[in-house]
Amino acid sequence: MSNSSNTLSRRAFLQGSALAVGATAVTRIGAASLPEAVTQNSAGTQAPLTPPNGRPYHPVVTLNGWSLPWRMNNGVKEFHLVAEPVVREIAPGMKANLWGYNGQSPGPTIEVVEGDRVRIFVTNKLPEQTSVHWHGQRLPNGMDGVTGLTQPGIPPGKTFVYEFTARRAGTFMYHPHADEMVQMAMGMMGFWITHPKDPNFMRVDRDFVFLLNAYDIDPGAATPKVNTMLDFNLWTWNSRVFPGIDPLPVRQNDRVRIRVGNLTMTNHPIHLHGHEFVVTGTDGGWTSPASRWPEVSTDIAVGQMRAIEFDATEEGDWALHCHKAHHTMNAMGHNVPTMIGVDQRDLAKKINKLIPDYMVMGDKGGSMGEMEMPLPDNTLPMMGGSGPYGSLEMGGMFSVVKVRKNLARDDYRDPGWYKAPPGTVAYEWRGTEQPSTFAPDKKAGTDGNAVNVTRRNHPH
Ligand SMILES: [Cu+2]
Repeated sequence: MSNSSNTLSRRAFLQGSALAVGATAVTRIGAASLPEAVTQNSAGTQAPLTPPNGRPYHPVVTLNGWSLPWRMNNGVKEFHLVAEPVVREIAPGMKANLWGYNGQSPGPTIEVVEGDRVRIFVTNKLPEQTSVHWHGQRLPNGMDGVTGLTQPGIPPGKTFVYEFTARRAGTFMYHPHADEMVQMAMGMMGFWITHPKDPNFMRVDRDFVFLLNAYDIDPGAATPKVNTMLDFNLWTWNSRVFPGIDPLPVRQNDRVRIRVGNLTMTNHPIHLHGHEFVVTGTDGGWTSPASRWPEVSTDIAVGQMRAIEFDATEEGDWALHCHKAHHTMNAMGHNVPTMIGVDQRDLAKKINKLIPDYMVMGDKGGSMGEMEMPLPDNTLPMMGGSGPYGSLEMGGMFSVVKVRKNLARDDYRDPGWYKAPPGTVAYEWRGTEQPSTFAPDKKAGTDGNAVNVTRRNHPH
């Protein structure tokens, strides 16, 4: 961020002829020098951006992301977004050629305060035209970013300026409204938070944000297939899959908000373990307290934003994931037939002589997380995460809310795996096996009395 250009343009403004000073003149001075386009190289979760100027607010934490710094120019917050090809690490071991903003996909989170005047410079470094739609905002029609309807597209190499007042506090997204199917399939999107003017309004201790997105990248490839309509194979949060998605570290008894926006082409029932939450925010703003009910899963439809809140009372490592089982899996194997009950070891051996990479789903039900199989380069195992007790058999849209005592207020580092107190972990039963008792067989019992059938014990 450069304060000198800010000072310079202000001086020029003050020295100008009084006659020339009008709203237009101010805007032109503001646009005369582009704010620095800050770029992020890391896919790691960055520390919250404490506002250096302007109205105070409590910043959010973007999972595997960051917030964009601004410069203040005559009371206007100026941001610079650069639409460009980026290389995004989806998880350690896999990188994707995506399109995004300022070095990453998704783009940086933009944080402003209700009532702020905001000016966003958008430079197009893509090979085709683009635009930015500020999803959910109240703004002048010409700032809505719909190519052909409210503005011409931003041609490659050009910079357009969007300017409006952030009128409503809440959770928003931004994405192109130009060649949408391609540009969103390539990862062009970002989060926008308008904080309430009163920083104590609905104050929480931790405020996490992430976008639901999805890609179709063939095993061994790095560039998404942009014509896929529904059959995506990488289900991501902020263009990351588990185990590449960072955990959400939380201090015990913190009030926690998690804001989720869905820019995939299907709905995602987001499920939290160990706590009940309420939906405190929707697309249209904050929900009234009387309208809230407790739940442990909430479905987030295409194009929607949700803010959920809960008190993190329970210590531990609590799974947070999409409840569609195939959304917690990575690429590979979506078309593998069910082989439960089929012993195919001899068959697989014979096929492997002909096709070395041939893989079969296990006859015990899969356990693909632990299957050792040759993978093409730049390809993640289907369910790759491992935890303190072995394979998690999860990939995709999965992370862990790590509730800990004695975590510092602003500490977002991974505290490691939870060490459960002795005697509180599910354990193997080692007693003497009893005969099983079955329910009465209706055909056998004509008098209505229960008929006990004793199952033969397994020979040990
Ligand atoms: Cu899902």
